[in-house]
Amino acid sequence: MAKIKHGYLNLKYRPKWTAEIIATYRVESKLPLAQAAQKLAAESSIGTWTKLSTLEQKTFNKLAPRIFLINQKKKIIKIAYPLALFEKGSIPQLLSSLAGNIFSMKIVDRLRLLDLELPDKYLNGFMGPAFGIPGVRKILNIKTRPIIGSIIKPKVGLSSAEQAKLAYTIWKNGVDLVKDDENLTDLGFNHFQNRVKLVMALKKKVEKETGLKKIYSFNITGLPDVMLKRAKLVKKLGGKCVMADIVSVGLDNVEYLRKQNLGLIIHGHRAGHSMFTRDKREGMAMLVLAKLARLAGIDQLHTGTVVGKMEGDKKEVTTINALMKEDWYHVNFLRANWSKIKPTLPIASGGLHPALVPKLIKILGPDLIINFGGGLHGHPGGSAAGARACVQAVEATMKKIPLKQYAKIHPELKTALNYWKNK
Ligand code: CAP
Ligand code: MG
Repeated sequence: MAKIKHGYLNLKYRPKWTAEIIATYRVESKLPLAQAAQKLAAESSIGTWTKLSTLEQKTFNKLAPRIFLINQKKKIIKIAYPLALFEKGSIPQLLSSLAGNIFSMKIVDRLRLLDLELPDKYLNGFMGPAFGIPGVRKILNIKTRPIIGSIIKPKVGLSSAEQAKLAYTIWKNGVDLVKDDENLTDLGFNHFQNRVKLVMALKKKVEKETGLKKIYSFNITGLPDVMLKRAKLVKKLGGKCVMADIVSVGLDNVEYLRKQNLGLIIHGHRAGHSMFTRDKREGMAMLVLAKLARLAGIDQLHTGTVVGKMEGDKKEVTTINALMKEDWYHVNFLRANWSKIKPTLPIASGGLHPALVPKLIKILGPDLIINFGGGLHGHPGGSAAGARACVQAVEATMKKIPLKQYAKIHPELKTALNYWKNK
């Protein structure tokens, strides 16, 4: 049997940042961390549970990953994997390696993939977003302020005609981007094709009346052939943006859609991500999902609000959205430079209403989409008043005027502040 001289552990090893993928894991195991790390490194690359007669030293030297950091206190390990282990441009293959079998191993009690650092050589195999932050802002002609978005509510239940009419109303009252909710696709009472036709007609009308550009994000979530058909229909009817539920459809389908080069903004909804991102000891960090989404071609991605109804603390969301130095390593994320991959626009959504806007912008900055669902359509004065209140809240914040002061001459904002004062 061929004898392999070296293990995977080498704490003196200096990773080749330009030719290796660095994975950071948090590991809970009954085994000593270094031992568990060796087994994880093997299973995620070239090895298995036993020595192999088929594995030559030559192959090992060329392809074996190196565990170069072990932090006992934080239970963190870092492994450098040679690029030769990875197929160019394939998120599925990357996931099968670094987020695959190792999660099922009995030797680990809990495992979490915290980060993936990908060299330019690997990144170059992907197209990334077609528009990214500058592209989306250019289409809307909005330079620096937050883009004001709204999800039609109820999530599902309105007809295509009602949906289109509502979109028109809130566009007319200052909203920039209107979107379908994550579970509205092609339903008996609201067919996709009909929705696109009716919405597009009213989008044209409102753009003409206001002289402003508007976006509608159509939810094309479905099987790959169906998604493509829907995206092509949106394109044909003059639409600019489609939405995919990235966890439900899979990042491979997002990549596939991006590769069609349809010239459409791809909006990424992350419904379901918490199944594997929420527990801080298990699964995958949202940061990794955000990186992969950007790689796959998502132009604008839901990343959390900190202040709203969804889970996601300040450190996590700001790390994903913006450039930030962690206490012990640098992270890449949506707005930062990342080889030739364009930056992705973060979307704050979930439980937002006008009163939360100053705090939200203070934490996340103005370079984002702020989405209001219930916090717009739940306004006591109806959706038109709700839209005005949301716009007024953003305006006031950007002018650095306290909301209460702005509300004195903006009745819709005043009503919203009173109505949601305890939320
Ligand atoms: C928001 C929303 C979004 C969530 C997604 C919803 O509506 O439409 O899907 O924000 O969460 O259905 O909850 P509301 P995240 O404004 O009425 O809350 O952005 O964190 O992925
Ligand atoms: Mg939703």
